[in-house]
Amino acid sequence: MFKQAIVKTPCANMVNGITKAGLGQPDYQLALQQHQQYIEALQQCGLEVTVLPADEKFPDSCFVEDPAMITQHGVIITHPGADSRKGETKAIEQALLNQGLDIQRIKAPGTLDGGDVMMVEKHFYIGLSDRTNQQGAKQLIEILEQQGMSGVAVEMNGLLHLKTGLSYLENNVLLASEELIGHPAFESFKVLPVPAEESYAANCIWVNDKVITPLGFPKTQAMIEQAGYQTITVNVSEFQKLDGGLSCLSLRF
Ligand code: CIR
Repeated sequence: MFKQAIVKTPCANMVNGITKAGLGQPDYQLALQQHQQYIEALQQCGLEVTVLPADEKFPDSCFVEDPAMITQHGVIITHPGADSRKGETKAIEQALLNQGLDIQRIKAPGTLDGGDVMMVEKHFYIGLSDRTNQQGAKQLIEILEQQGMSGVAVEMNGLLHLKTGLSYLENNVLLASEELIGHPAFESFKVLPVPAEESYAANCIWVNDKVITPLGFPKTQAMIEQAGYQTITVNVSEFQKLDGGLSCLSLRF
């Protein structure tokens, strides 16, 4: 069960965030409204939400999942793969210092984005992507093993992050987009296959027995509900324009 979440208010400069989506620039005012609805959805799932202030120096800084990870044993500050995002770690580390958790760091030449890391109990799948390299994955696995957990690096193709195409919904259930269906690393899971035309909806979040899903992907939502989950839907269209999804917008612990 999760008790808390950390989010960060989008900055006006988010319109200059990194994107390959080709969906145009986000509407900042709408993004702020959607972000507020996202916070309310987390609260509906019983989480206490800490909201960090916007930081105009970092256009992508609302995607707090990438510069840090929180496990049951502590915090790991990552070393984000995109140059414009490397400086995001400072503010997130500062915010997490107050939690009194052990803090470890991924260091150069290792790079790692939290969006590439999927937690399944005490085991972590680490996607190798343009953002996360072998060295970053190796360092993370070493940290996890020192703390009695484990990790494995997973080869993948064409996705921004591992969790762009995968969401763990607990109970051994994995929501997966086309690119990752049938991937040998995930054979032991019960896979819910996301239809190709709804691939964005492969990024959902399980929060305390509810699943938060993005608005506008009815087939995926129905499939998740048929699998027995109650869903809460949030419109995150303005974050989709920056290749960001539901998981990227918070750290849950
Ligand atoms: C980026 O390209 O880094 C941002 N525009 C989107 C980050 C999305 N984060 C995630 O999937 N964990």
